[in-house]
Amino acid sequence: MKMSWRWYGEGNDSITLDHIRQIPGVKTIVWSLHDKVAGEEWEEERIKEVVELVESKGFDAEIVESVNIHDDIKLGLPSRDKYIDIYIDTIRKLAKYGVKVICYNFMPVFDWTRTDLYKELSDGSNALYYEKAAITEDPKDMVEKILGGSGDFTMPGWEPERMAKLDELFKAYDGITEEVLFENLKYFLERIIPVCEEVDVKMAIHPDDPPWPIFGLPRIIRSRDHIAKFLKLVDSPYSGLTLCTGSLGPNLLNDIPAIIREFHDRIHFAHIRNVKVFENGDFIEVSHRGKDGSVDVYEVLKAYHDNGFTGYIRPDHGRHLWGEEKNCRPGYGLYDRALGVMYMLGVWDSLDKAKEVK
Ligand code: DNO
Repeated sequence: MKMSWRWYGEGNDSITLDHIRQIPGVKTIVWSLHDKVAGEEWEEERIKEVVELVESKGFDAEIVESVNIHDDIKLGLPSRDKYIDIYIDTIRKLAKYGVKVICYNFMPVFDWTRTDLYKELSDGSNALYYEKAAITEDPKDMVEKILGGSGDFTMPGWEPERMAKLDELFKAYDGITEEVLFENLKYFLERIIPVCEEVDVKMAIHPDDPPWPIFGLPRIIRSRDHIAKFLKLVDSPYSGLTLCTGSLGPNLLNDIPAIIREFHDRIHFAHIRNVKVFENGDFIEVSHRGKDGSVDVYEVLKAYHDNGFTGYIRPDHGRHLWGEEKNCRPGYGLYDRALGVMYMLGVWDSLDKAKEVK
């Protein structure tokens, strides 16, 4: 297992690489060119600049999260080939600078969705929250909440340029069923995976968050069966998963440790996040500690450990602590994620020791 940390880049994150160096065990920086919109070319100079900066602080830059996918690819429009060519060009450039894994998602229109970015928890901290009843018919209400709440911080997947074209986007997705979305994903993978095999870059799809359809849009990576179907689309180790416990977790029927045990050899990147699911289905993000929420993080880590997991792992969203609220990107403060790293390393080290003793 290799511990990693998502960093939004110089001048675009409240946390610096020097802060991250002081968190024990973090080896890999998870990065992206966050100003790039889906379908835009990534210049080699820009890639080189980030990789060199990250490496100068003693980290490697082996994961990119994300290279976003243009809606025309998800929609299967004739223009998709042009955007897939650009995607392939980016894969080749990233490979040249030592990138090993690209995380991406195939969610129509929206990336992850929440109804409150700063819901107070009983300990006085606050965190991202999803209230089913607050999801109105009109997706624009949610866009306002997310963009309005995030202050000066950009929110990946919620680019104001795309959100401004919401009506158009929704119209384009009219008639796109789960089946069609799977077919369009297959077309994309059939074109890119041979290149990934050639240059040794693994693709890792991120599950849909939350794991159910919203606003009538299809969501195709949200359960064990959806994952099994996805992995067969192009049956190559280069087409794999970002297994996100916080995305699958709000559906209590998802047995995450069992999913890890079944598909571990196709999981390249583990996102660890805990959520507390309420009786009515609403959920809030909590500390990484298993006992604090509905995801048994110990069992999750044990499933990876038992299978000799050598992929990357990162703490995902954390609560906003000690006055961080509004001074950090929502879900991406320093303190709770650093506590998460220590919790995970504690569990992992104990599992290592227990194995030695046997
Ligand atoms: C949320 C993240 C997601 C993830 C994308 C991957 O904080 O886990 O936004 O980066 O879905 O493309």
